[in-house]
Amino acid sequence: MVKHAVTKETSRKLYRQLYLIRTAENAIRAHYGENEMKMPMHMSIGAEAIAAGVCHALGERGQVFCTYRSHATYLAKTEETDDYFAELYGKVSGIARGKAGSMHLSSPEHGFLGASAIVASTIPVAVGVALACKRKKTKNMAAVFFGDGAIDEGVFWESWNIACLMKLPILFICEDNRLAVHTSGEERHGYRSIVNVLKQFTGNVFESRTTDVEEISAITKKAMRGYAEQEKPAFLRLHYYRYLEHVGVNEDFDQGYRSQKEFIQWQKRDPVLLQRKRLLGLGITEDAIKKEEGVTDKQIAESIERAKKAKFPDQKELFTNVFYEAR
Ligand SMILES: Cc1ncc(C[n+]2csc(CCOP(=O)(O)OP(=O)(O)O)c2C)c(N)n1
Ligand SMILES: [Mg+2]
Repeated sequence: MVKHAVTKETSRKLYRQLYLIRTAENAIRAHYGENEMKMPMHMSIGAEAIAAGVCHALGERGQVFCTYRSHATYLAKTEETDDYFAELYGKVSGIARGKAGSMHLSSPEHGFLGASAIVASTIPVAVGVALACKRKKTKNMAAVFFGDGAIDEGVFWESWNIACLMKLPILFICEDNRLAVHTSGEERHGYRSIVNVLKQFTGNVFESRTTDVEEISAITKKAMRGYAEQEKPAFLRLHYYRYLEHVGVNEDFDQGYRSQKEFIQWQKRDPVLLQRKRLLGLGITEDAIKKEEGVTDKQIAESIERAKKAKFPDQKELFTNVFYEAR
């Protein structure tokens, strides 16, 4: 664990976010079997520090895009769970009136501009937002989260190229769990190191295997400084371990494509427990931590209760806000 120049209150805030994400994910796991959340779930457990660390560094200036695996980033950006759970339950009080579900979360008012189930599809859109930020001189910064599988799409390369060429304010956040579904990077790539390949472009490239949220925040700030001082966009390869199956709420160590040994090694550096340890080291008592955890537990339980009781959308909702009619 490294020491960073953040206040105790920031360390606490970051822990609150990590705990919120983990607890909300565990709540989905606990309730999914009831068959009321009728949609595929791509869970974020294991990746919490990336979402919380990057979003913290970006702050309100961050204009974020994600993939179908975006629960953690949505919660880091919004910290709200009422509209979130209502959406997962398909209710009219959800963030998109129950029409988007787990894979298409968004909250533009919080700077979470959108997520998509199509691998790599939000990357060029984020580049467009970065171009708008630059043209309008807003000082905002786009950040696009994507999996290592997205690098296998041509549009990733076009997007990184144009971002470097046009010196756009954007961070490419590669959440690298080394798997695209069950296929490892070694089986997919005709090059040895993505980092070395991307370094041939003019943007900055960073890589880390840390699970420490404050370290991830520090790396992100460094990447942001690279833009502020030299107009260099950045690619951040942030490794993590996906604790659960590709899609669904269960573990899958019996599938034979990865070993539980690896999981146990990563679990020793679990991002949530690591930050909890930091708080204890800062002199925050176990009781004080438990009290704050209790507040989050209550928030989530109440949100789920409300979501269950909420109404389903009317059938006519099927035809509203679905297509944009050009005028
Ligand atoms: C364009 C496109 N091709 C294929 C798929 C099917 N697909 C869904 S998830 C996935 C793997 C993506 O892996 P990665 O980007 O590493 O994300 P992870 O699931 O590991 O977070 C694929 C190929 C898709 N959704 N979109
Ligand atoms: Mg992956």
